[in-house]
Amino acid sequence: MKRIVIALALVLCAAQPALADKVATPIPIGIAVAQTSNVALFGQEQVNGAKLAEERLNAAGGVNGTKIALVFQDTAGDEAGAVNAFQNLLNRDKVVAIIGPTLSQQAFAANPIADRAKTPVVGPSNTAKGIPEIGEFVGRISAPMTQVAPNSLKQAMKIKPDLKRVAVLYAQNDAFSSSETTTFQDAIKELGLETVTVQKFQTTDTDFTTQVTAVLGANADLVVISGLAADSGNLVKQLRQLGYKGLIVGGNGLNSPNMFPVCGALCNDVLVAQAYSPGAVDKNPVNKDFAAAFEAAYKKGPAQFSAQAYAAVQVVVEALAKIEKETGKKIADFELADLRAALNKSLRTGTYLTPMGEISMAPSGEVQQKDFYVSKIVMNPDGKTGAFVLVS
Ligand code: LEU
Repeated sequence: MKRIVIALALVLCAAQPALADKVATPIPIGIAVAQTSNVALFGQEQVNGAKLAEERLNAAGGVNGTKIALVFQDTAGDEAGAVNAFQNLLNRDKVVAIIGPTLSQQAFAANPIADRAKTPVVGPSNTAKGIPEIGEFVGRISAPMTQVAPNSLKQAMKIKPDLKRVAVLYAQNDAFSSSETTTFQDAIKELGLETVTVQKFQTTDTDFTTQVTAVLGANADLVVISGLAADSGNLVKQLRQLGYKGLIVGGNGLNSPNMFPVCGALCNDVLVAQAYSPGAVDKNPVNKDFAAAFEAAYKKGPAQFSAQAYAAVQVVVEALAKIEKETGKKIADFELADLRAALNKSLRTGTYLTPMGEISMAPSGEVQQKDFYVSKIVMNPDGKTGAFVLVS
């Protein structure tokens, strides 16, 4: 028994970074996003954005001449996958920070592990309430839905000024969707609209007959959806197929061109509030530059989740460069634990000019961002591809 306990203790010790661990070069930055599962509809866009950032930032000299190396760990779509990815990145790959995970649902499970390991987490897409509150080492560069979502309702009211009756639908098994729907429901009240029905579904659902029947029965003239990509895409499709003719507002989970093949031509006109728009390049040279580089690399325009993943890598690299500037010491000369702590502080100082415009991170870890957009989906005649066309 005693021997087992000792063996176990040794294994546990080996899993923790030894105190004397130095930061490796190239500087390892963890990317824990969904590369498989349904959530990969978002994760693939994040991988594209992150890889482009790595390539471009290294070409520009990395961190004052020292290159970075992104270490990808697939989280898949659930909490267990995210926990596993985080553990590998922290203990095996000894990353200086983790960018991820894709879903807030995963962040609530995995981020506490990084927080206990005193390693900064930069959320590139978590928009639920309560993410920075997870811990001192948890921050995000994705604006919370409390700031973004109400804009799309205001736009719907502009399009249809006599709008009144709103049906609200949300995925009850997803933390972000359940959080976002409360933001929508509060805004609906504040804007003087009336919620005529609230319908729940699961992110794994494919048949939405019950919910659509309720929407039609309630005579809604606006439907507001909080879900992920595949479920929401099918829901939009079935709403239209069963005869719903009113406006549709989609939340953050509908902010992906990877949803287009799911609802096809029936995605047309869905309104989505966004924290990034490739249409907004005129005021922001960084966005202009990024959008052109993205287009050249991937033969398509960047989606919000690509831009945010790019920005997350950029922010980490700039925060690392700031540490060198302030201490006069190269990153590779730091002990890993010291660097992780310094990076957490550095991330929270100063501003970053990203494709989303100027952003900063408050001491709490919450992002501060100025510009938001509302776009509507316009599908191409092929019924598979389309675009988010900026409306405000
Ligand atoms: N914003 C979502 C969340 O916080 C993720 C996004 C990829 C739809 O879970």
